[in-house]
Amino acid sequence: MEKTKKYCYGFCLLISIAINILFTINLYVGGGQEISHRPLTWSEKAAVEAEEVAAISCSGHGRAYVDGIVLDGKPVCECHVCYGGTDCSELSPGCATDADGGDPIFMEPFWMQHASDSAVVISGWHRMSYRYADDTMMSKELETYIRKMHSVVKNAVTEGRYVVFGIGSTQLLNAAVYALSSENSSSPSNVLASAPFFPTYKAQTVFFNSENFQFEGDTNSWQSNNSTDNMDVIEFVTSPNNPDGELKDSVIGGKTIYDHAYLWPHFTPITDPSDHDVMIFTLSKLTGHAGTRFGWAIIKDKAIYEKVLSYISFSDFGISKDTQLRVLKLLKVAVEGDGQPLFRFSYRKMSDRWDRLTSVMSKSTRFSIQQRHPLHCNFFNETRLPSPAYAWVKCEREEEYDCGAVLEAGKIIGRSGSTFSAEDRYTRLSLIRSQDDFELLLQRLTEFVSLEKGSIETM
Ligand SMILES: Cc1ncc(COP(=O)(O)O)c(C=O)c1O
Ligand SMILES: *[C@@H]1O[C@H](CO)[C@@H](O)[C@H](O)[C@H]1NC(C)=O
Ligand SMILES: *[C@@H]1O[C@H](CO)[C@@H](O)[C@H](O)[C@H]1NC(C)=O
Ligand SMILES: *[C@@H]1O[C@H](CO)[C@@H](O)[C@H](O)[C@H]1NC(C)=O
Ligand SMILES: CC(=O)N[C@H]1CO[C@H](CO)[C@@H](O)[C@@H]1O
Repeated sequence: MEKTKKYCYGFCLLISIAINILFTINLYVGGGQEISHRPLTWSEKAAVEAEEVAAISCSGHGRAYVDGIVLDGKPVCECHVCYGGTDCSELSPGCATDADGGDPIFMEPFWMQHASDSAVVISGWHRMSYRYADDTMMSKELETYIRKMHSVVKNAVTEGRYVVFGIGSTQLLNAAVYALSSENSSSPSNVLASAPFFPTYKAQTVFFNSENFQFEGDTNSWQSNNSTDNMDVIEFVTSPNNPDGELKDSVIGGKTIYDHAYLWPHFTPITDPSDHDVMIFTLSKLTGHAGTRFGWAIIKDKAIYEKVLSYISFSDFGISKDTQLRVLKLLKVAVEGDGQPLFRFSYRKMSDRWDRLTSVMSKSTRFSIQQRHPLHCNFFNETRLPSPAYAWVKCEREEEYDCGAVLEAGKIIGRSGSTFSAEDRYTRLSLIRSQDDFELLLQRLTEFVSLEKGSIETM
């Protein structure tokens, strides 16, 4: 008892001295700004709250948020997959690694490195109106930065084109189908995509159940069974493609919606700027802010543009001004140094992950991944391999027709081929998740591949 008291006394004295030193430093070095002697301003108060939560370390395996669940007056740590405990320090040994989903958390370290440039403070009275001063629902300044982003990266032609914002590109995909669809309900437009394709195209088109459009599946099988002459077709072209990262072009050659979610230097060499009638982009895969829900469409034709605008107007009366403010701030950082800091970070991250993945997979005869071909990248001015967001894994053994199940037995969760209207012999693994998730994925794959040789029991 005595001992602890003594110990505490000495310890407290030490703390007290340290605090005094800190205050003195703050007084003299901090330019005489005695923040502690006057009430905080509203923005300082917001900043203190944000920084306090950001300072919760979660052992580097999770994150606490201002809007997270609160326990004992503090937001709790939200841990990465396979990590647990109140501070996310406990790794569960036999845990299945998650390589499913499209969450682009790989960009998080970049934003932490640019913390002071990218934070936004939103006042209690920020833009309460439905509209901006010019009576529109879209920020002109944000549109300027979107155009600047494209001109810096040279991935799309925006001169003389219209821009529409949406709640993620997800909303714009259907807005574009609507805008391009037949106005004659007795001959609805046929909506197509080339397998393997992003499942939302089908899910949305079926869900909205319109008289003016219907989902007709894969372009190649459709084309072989229908005469496409005089047929009203709307084709989704995903380039680079999700799941396999291929650069794609239209198969049918009619009305097209180019989904360019992944057309950024981290995932693909940037060749000629895309120059199509309807092109859709998303912040989610550019800066990694999927949670912000922001996308945009670049549209050539005025009538199509107006139909997309009216779709957005009918469904949401424009998109959140808070979101637009945040996106503006993020894009200002993204275009700094002509995009070099952002894309050098993101490309290095992706190419490093691909190097490590291919080195493991090259030792396997049981699994293969998609072939990659070098192209000249106009953004980096060098010839390089693509570094797609996903690995499209094929199980090569005849009997292993359900690749997802094979991987799951090895504690790897992917997304099955049939989700993308392909065979289940394929599975998609995400390479854009957190570093923790990637490390675990690589570890599991390495274990799996090492079992292939010199072992009788290969499963
Ligand atoms: C090809 C493709 N398009 C669109 C989206 C939707 O993105 P968001 O709604 O976040 O903009 C995704 C998301 O994974 C995608 O992979
Ligand atoms: C609508 O489509 C039907 C069936 O293809 C066709 O017979 C009809 O002429 C079309 N009507 C108009 C106004 O185009
Ligand atoms: C297309 O038609 C052929 C024969 O006419 C048939 O075997 C095939 O299953 C059809 N394809 C689709 C996608 O329905
Ligand atoms: C691109 O690289 C080549 C060869 O390295 C160089 O000659 C050329 O000037 C570079 N172009 C630009 C636009 O930087
Ligand atoms: C409009 C039309 O004729 N669609 C057909 C095209 O081919 C597919 C596959 O055979 C049929 O299912 C469609 O009905």
